[in-house]
This record gives sequence, structure tokens and C-alpha cells, in this order.
Amino acid sequence: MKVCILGLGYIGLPSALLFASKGLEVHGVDIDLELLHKLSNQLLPFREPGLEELFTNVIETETFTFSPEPCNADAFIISVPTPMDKDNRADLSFVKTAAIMICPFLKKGNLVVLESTVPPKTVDEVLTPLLSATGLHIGEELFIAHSPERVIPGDLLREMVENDRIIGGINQESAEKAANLYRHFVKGKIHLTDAITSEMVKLMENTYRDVNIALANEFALIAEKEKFNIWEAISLANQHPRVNILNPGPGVGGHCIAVDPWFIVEKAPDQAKLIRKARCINEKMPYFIAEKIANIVNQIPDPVISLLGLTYKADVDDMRESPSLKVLQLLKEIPVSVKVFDPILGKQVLDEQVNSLEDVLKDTDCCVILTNHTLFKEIDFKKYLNNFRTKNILDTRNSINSCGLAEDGFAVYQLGV
Ligand code: SAJ
Repeated sequence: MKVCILGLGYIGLPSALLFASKGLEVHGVDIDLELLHKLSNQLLPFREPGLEELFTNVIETETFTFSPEPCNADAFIISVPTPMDKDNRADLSFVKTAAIMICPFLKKGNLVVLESTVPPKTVDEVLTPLLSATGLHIGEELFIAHSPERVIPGDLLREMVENDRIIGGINQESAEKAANLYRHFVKGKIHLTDAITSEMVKLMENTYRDVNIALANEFALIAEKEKFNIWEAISLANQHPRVNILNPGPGVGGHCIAVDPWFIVEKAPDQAKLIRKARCINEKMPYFIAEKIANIVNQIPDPVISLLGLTYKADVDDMRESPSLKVLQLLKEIPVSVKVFDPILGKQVLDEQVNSLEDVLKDTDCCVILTNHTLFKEIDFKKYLNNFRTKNILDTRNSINSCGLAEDGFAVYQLGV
């Protein structure tokens, strides 16, 4: 069996490698020539536990090829980005381009699966009409399904294999054909449904998380006003068997949770009131943090701020929609100097970036933990006592152990305390 995968990003590439590792012939397609160049030099475009080993093994088997052009195959998987445009609407141009690109290669009996996260009815109203141009009878000669990826960056490969999978077909046969394809590597249960339900399930999962985080953030703001410790309160509330409140923080980043709820708002603006409000609460958090920093240093002449963590969450090297970038941008609008450090990122992307903890803390007036990388949890601030000009620490993630720091003259501030 041959699979052609369009889009070799965070999901397309690992999926391609998993299929290839199971003996399927896989052809990956991407319009990013630099990415293809990297792959041909056996370099991965991003880091993810286990991915390098899988890549090395697959390359040896010669079951994985890649190029900017699709080819004939039995199944086609579209796994391209669906970014948000400036009006918070889904930009489906990559999905449309991919669909148009595969049309000349589609034959009787082929299956097309859309994995990208999309607004409801995209399969029915956008993808299917484009594929109809082949002249093949949809649902009888050409089978179409939606099967959203639902895996968490940082534990992607394990989740791809072990998580349950939702498959929404335009008809039963399409769903079943897609299920047979994914069974090559998916060990979780495969649930079959229709396309719109599958599209909505994906959006609902991420919206549920966004609303829960917004609630935690709102509780954190209430805690600051009413003077109690939100971290202790959440931990106690979560002792209840039916309560699971997530953590407050400097905002919600990543390409999924910060984006997907808008795809529902786009389709049902009058109904999606809570969803929109939650998005707005989470989008305001970087402003709240920047203001908190400004207040901490407002009596200090020419203050120096040190930001720890650029990526959108702990231990991943992904900066997409990272709240840290927003905090940095807001701080650059006020008269302070800012330095940033992220040991996970592994590359220099910003002028403000320095390469070591020593450097970022040198002469600082306020060290701000924005991302809860495991490495930051282990920082022994006492060792860096002399690097600080003013010993202020702001922990937005309840990340560090502040025991004994006050005795050494540190003022430790926290979000939600
Ligand atoms: N965050 C908080 N508080 C929390 C948890 C997360 O502020 O308690 C923040 C994180 O710091 C980060 C953002 O939310 O900035 C998103 O991180 P995440 O770990 O919640 O989620 P993602 O975006 O890495 O992955 C999500 C996952 N969805 C769900 O858990 C419902 C993943 O399973 C999806 O596959 C992925 O989105 C996706 O691709 O849609």
C-alpha cells in the first residue's frame, strides 16, 4: 500500500515515519524546499522525543521518499496548517492548494483523509467540491474522511500510537477505509463518525481546555484582588472527585488551543459566547503579566528585566503563539531593558536572546519565569545571588521552589497570590 502525505510538519512528518516504519510505502510532499533539503541531509526540522531514532530507522529501510510534488498512491493524507487570518477566521488556502495538487493523481478506489484542524463543514463544503473536479463518484469511487490529530507536543509519538482516534467519513465506507489505514500504527480505539462530528470533536476538545484555563486565569486575578494563593486553592479544589481545574499562567500559546476556539466562533458567533469570552481572558494574560513586571520595577532607574522561557509551554522547542513573545513585545513598548533566555529553543531567534542563565541574570532587576521548563524548576537562585542587581523574581507558573529565598534577600512574586 502506498500513502502520499501532504505537509511534512509537526504532524505530517511523524505520521509519515510511523506509516513507513510499518512497511507502507510513503511519499511526503511539502512546498518548503528548505525543509526538504534538511530531510535529505538527514536533519529533522523540529525536536520531539523518539523522532530522531524513528527517522534514522526509516531512512535505512528506504520506504520514505519526499519531494514538492505528489505522486500516485492508494491513500492521500492532507496534513497542512490551517492558520488564522487577521479577522480570527480559518485560512484554508493550504488545504485548498493541497486538494487541488492531488486531483491529477486521484484514481478510482483512492482515499483522501484530511487531518488538519478545520471549521465544521470544511470537508463537505470545501474539500469534497474541490475533489469532485476529478470526475470520480464521491463516496463510491473516491472516499473522503476527516481524522484530526489529537496528540500533545512533547509526547507526540506515543500519543499518535496509543490515543484513540476519531474518523469522520463522508459515508460509512470512507470511514472504514480510513480506519483500516490508521490501524497500521494506531493501537488506541478507532471511533467512526461523520465528517462534521469529527471536525467539531477536535475543536471541542481544545476549546474545553481553553475555557478551563481561562477559568483558572480568572480565579488567579480574583486571588490577587482578594489576597489568597490560587495555586493552593486550585490544588485543594481538585481534591474533589469531579473537579479538575487547570493552571493559570501568562497566557495560552501553541498553534492549537489559542486558535481552534475561533473556528467555532467563526461559524456560530451568536452562540459561541463563552468560547469567545474565554479566548479574550486568555489573550489578556500577557498584558496582565507585563503590567505586573512594570509595577515591580517602577521605582528602579533604567530597570533590566530577564525573561526565562520563550517557547509556548514546558520542554518543547516551539514558539508559535507563545505568550512570552507577547510579554516581550509589551515590555519593549516601555522604558526597560529586556533579556531573554531559553535553553530548550537551541537557536538564536531574537536580538534580546542570551545564551546562558549567567548572562540573562547579570545585573537584572527582575527575573520572570514565563515557561515552566524542567530546567528552570531546578535553578538554585542562591548560586546567582551576585548576578542580580535587585533581587526580584516573578514566577508566573508556580514553577520554582522559593523556600529560603526571602532570607537571602529575594522578593518572590507569583501570579495569583
Ligand atoms: N496551559 C496553561 N495552563 C494549563 C495547561 C496549559 O496555561 O493548565 C497553556 C500552556 O502553557 C500552553 C497552552 O496552554 O501555552 C497550550 O498547551 P497544552 O499543553 O494545553 O496544549 P497543546 O497546544 O500543546 O496541545 C493541545 C492538546 N489538546 C488537548 O489537550 C485537548 C493536544 O492533544 C492537541 O492535539 C493539540 O492541542 C492540537 O494539535 O490541537
